Amino acid sequence: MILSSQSDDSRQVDELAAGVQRGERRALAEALNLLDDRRDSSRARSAELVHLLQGDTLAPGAHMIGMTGPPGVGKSSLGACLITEWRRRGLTVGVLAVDPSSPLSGGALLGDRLRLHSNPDDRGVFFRSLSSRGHYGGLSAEVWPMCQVMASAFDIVMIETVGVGQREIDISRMCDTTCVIAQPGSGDSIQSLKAGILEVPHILVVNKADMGAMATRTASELAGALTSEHPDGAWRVPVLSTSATQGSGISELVDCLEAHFQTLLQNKLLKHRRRGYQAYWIVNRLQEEFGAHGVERLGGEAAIVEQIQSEIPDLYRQYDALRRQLADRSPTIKS
Ligand SMILES: Nc1nc2c(ncn2[C@@H]2O[C@H](COP(=O)(O)OP(=O)(O)OP(=O)(O)O)[C@@H](O)[C@H]2O)c(=O)[nH]1
Ligand SMILES: [Mg+2]
Repeated sequence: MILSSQSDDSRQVDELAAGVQRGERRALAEALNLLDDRRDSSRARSAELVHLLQGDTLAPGAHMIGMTGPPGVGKSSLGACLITEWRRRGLTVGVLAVDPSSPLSGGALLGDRLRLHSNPDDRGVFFRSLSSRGHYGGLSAEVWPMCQVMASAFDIVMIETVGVGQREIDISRMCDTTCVIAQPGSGDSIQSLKAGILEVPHILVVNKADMGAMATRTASELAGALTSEHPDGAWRVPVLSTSATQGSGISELVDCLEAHFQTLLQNKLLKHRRRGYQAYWIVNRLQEEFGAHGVERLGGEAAIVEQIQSEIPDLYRQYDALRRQLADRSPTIKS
């Protein structure tokens, strides 16, 4: 009996994965809920699902794009404009809106605002909100696996999050292209560029270009503060201007996002970087669960990353194998 229920389970996961790949909304919602479910009984199914969707290469076709910036800069408005342009170009879009866990909004505000700007009947766009669940400063662990699911279903996966501290860095270690949006007249982005904190963006956008001279000045100050190349290499960070309310600069931004993706593909950087991000996710989770001490006991961050990158990618199974290694060394840890 146990055998037959196991095979039922894996058949269901097969079907779920196939439904996700066909972009079926019910399958997508179910798959994302499964990843959100931390019960032990769901873990094995999550592992199987991500295994099926990522395959051996961890290179689904989608372009994963991170949009970040200070509160109120226009991320949602600009995101809605981008969606309209992508749809006009025949591309499908999955959106993951990661909200700060605000006790007031219950963490659903950001995604809802974006949704408000979009056509609810369009089957080529899919939204999911996720609260960051008290991971102060950082993105919650579910974001990466959820992106993998979305990447199997859509041409573009856009993650929107308020850029504060660690979260900006986390998003840049998940997305192929990180886009930081700056506010006209605000020195924040320029300060962080100068301090070397803002080495993350591949594209800098000054939104609210309709504010005129102030926006133009901010754009040229940002351009002046940039080092010429992104530390990834092979890419000069451009500063673009947009106005979400007037719809200006949107098509240029979409072109620029695509140009960055093509640069990654041409330089064969995409797969390697995604493997690096997956390793970063695994190390981060181990760190969360077992602390720096646990990571050290496995040989330290660099050694774990190297080991993971040399293996065939298999997100949860690689993570579980490392967890088990720690549990074997310390019988008090539940494997
Ligand atoms: N003038 C002008 N206002 C804009 C533009 N884009 C957005 N806004 C306004 O800025 C305010 C915030 O816009 P949102 O799109 O909600 O900004 P956000 O960055 O998503 O905000 P949070 O999710 O709260 O961090 C709204 O009142 C928008 O109407 C723009 O291009 N020009
Ligand atoms: Mg928003």
